[in-house]
Amino acid sequence: DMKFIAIGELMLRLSPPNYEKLVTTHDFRVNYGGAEANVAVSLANLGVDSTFFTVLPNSDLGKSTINYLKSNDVHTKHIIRSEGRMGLYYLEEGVSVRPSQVIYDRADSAFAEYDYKDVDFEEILKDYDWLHISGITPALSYNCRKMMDMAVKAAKKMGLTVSFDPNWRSTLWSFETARDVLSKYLPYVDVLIGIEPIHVYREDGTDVKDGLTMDPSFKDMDRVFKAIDEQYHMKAIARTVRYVHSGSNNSLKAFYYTNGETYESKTINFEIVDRVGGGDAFSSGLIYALMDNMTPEDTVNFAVASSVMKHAIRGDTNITCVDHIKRLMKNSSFDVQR
Ligand code: KDG
Repeated sequence: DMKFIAIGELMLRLSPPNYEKLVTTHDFRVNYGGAEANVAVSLANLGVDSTFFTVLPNSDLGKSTINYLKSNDVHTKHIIRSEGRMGLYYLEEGVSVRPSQVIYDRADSAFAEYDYKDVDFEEILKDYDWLHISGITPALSYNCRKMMDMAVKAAKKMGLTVSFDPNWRSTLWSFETARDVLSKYLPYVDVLIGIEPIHVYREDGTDVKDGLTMDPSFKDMDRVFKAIDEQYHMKAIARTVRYVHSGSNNSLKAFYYTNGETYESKTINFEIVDRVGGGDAFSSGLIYALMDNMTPEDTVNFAVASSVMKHAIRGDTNITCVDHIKRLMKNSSFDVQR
């Protein structure tokens, strides 16, 4: 059985209940978030041997966060406890005409501030088969950027499969800086999950290069994937496409590339309860499918079903099981759109 590890920042997530606004609420719901941790927790729920590496404060908040991971069967033995604060984010959940709002309060967290120079990543990673990282970590601090460099190099040396979600956050850094920094990791990446801002597109649809348009047709995706693969030799590349029809009425599909072929998933229509972590659930689904050696068609459909399932669950993580995802994946109400 494959052993999985993810590296990243874990944050507290505070959200007003019942669609209240931040400026008027008197209560907060407490969850935990952090893109890479979401993947680790979701995979553990699918039965994968999953470990999370991070730095948490030497406080009860740090302790409660470890309890959260443990209660989800995520191994915590490599977590460093240190001085400093816990990262935090506020989520005001949108409804109807009012969009959701995320406010970060994470600057100078224990994770961002830690000096990782004495961490022996080869020693840690040698026991694992798969490393997952995201582009959020190098956006946080110089120390985190150095740490990512160390981690990906060690992972390659120790023969791990490396999956990477660029996860561009416009509130953390500019598109151009993100593209410059994140593209440097690509030579170490085996499985690329999401392509903004790596190459070609901006989320708003403007072309970055190569004259491609944002309407992501199968043909365009195929070209983009092939261009990336030619340069970096990936085991797999995937991205989702979400359409918002009206209000909480959405549909999701994905494109998946492996061995020179692009596969398009079925499209699933669904209603959103909580969309935060939907991308991470796509990652965990994809990683699970790859570990399980599913066919390319099943891989992309399992990943999409995993993401869709998460949108029906409150909180950042996909607390579900393989059977439920497979049931959704096989559901005959899928539309095949082309
Ligand atoms: O993907 C979900 C994340 O956005 C959320 O957990 C918070 O990690 C987070 C971030 O930095 O945006």
